Amino acid sequence: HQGDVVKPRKQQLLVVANRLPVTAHRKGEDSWSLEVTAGGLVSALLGVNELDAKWIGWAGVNVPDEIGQTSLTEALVEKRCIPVFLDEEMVDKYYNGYCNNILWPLFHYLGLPQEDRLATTRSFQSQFDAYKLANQMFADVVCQHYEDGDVVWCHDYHLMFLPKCLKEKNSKMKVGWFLHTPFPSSEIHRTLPSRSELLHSVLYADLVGFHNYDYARHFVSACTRILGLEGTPQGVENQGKLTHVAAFPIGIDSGRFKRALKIPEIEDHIKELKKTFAGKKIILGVDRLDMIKGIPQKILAFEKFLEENPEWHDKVVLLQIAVPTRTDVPEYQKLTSQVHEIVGRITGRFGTLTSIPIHHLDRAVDWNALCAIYAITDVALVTSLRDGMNLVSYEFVACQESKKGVLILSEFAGAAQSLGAGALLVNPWNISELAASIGQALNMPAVEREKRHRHNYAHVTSHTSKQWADMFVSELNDIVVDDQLRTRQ
Ligand code: GDG
Repeated sequence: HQGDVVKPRKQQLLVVANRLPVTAHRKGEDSWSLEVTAGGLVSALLGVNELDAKWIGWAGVNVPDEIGQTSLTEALVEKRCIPVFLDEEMVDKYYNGYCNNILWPLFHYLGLPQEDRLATTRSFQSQFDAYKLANQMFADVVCQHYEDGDVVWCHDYHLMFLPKCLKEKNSKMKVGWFLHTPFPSSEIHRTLPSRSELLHSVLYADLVGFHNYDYARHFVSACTRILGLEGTPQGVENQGKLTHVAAFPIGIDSGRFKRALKIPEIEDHIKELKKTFAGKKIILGVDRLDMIKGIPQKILAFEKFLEENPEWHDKVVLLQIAVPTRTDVPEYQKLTSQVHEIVGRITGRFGTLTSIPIHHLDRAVDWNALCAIYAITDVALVTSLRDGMNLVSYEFVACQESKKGVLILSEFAGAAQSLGAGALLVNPWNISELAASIGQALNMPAVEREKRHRHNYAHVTSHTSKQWADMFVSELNDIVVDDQLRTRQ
């Protein structure tokens, strides 16, 4: 109609990640209950520069029928989520197989799977084919929702093939890719059979981001040494076209944690926990039960500490929240048994009729309880063998304004670069050193604790998840897209 004002469409930010921040449970043929996971990424993206953010990803559920797919798609609209449907075989090969059994351990310096070589080689190819196909399916969904001028932000090692799929469909699309894990030394990456194809695919992105400069440098070295391309101060050049590569250290929504500690329900929780553990110092571990988190090393160090310091028996307790993850993968089942064995031994050796030295939980606790636990902890113990960043260390610091506890932090976590001056840095492979640092933390004078805490708190509260997302997206937005497709492979 004449006189109608056409509102300019808001630029969309399409965030593509393997998992949506929502888990769907089917209640009936066409009805669903949706559980939102309020992770760091979700809050980070809430306020990105006025962009209209939407999520694209797998909802963590197999939906083989059309009625189910249509009804779930409709239910997810109000959560600003768009589902990608993957069947069970695809999830097994792409997600459990290629992503979690090959890329995840390799990027954390644990090497490729060692079983029967031939079997691995055979399954490797079919898993890689499934990976590429899954990435293509993500790309198809992105293209259904993309409009000119939108920005597409791909996340993590699950989607390294996605920038290529997207650019081949639309070379004008603005595409960024961010890796949440470490990128390993090029000497590790070069053992991967599909090393070149993956690097080439990532290079289709306009901007490639990592948690720190070391990971970015490893990536550029892999491109120069394995692909023979040229590294420049801005990134990697391929046939005159530049892929920008930079470090964007993630943060947390520290305000959310600070506010939480003033909620009456959480205050009550804190009081209860203080009563339960009266007279004891609390050491805390919060990790997904993953080999990269160094949980056996942490518990062995605690055992050594108790062995060497009988005066601390009954006066200290280790709370380990070990959230089950990837429970279908045999390696993770083995790790669970190994950890249970050590915990059982320590309980037998150092427990009494009335007290036990370790509370080990094979489950997640709810977020309110987690905040309360962070607040009453004396020493947080992060022993990752490798970790992209490690947000648990940030969350602990955010909740410690009144307690000013000590953070023991692995030098192999990305967070060591930002919280290193306030934390006690350790090599988690050195059990004696780790045990000694537990003693040092428990005995640390208040003045030193205060000083270390101030340093970390200033960092955690001034480098937030929102700033991280804003920086990545604005840098991506500023890049002028070079829409000549890279042809060389
Ligand atoms: C990957 C990278 C990188 C844990 N237990 C419970 C719970 N959590 C929440 C924590 C924290 C998150 O899970 C864990 O984040 P991390 O960063 O420590 O580790 P990953 O899961 O391995 O994350 C990592 C990160 O991506 C971001 O880029 O830092 O290096 O590996 O937010 O609070 N939450 C609740 N209950 C629990 O029991 N509610």
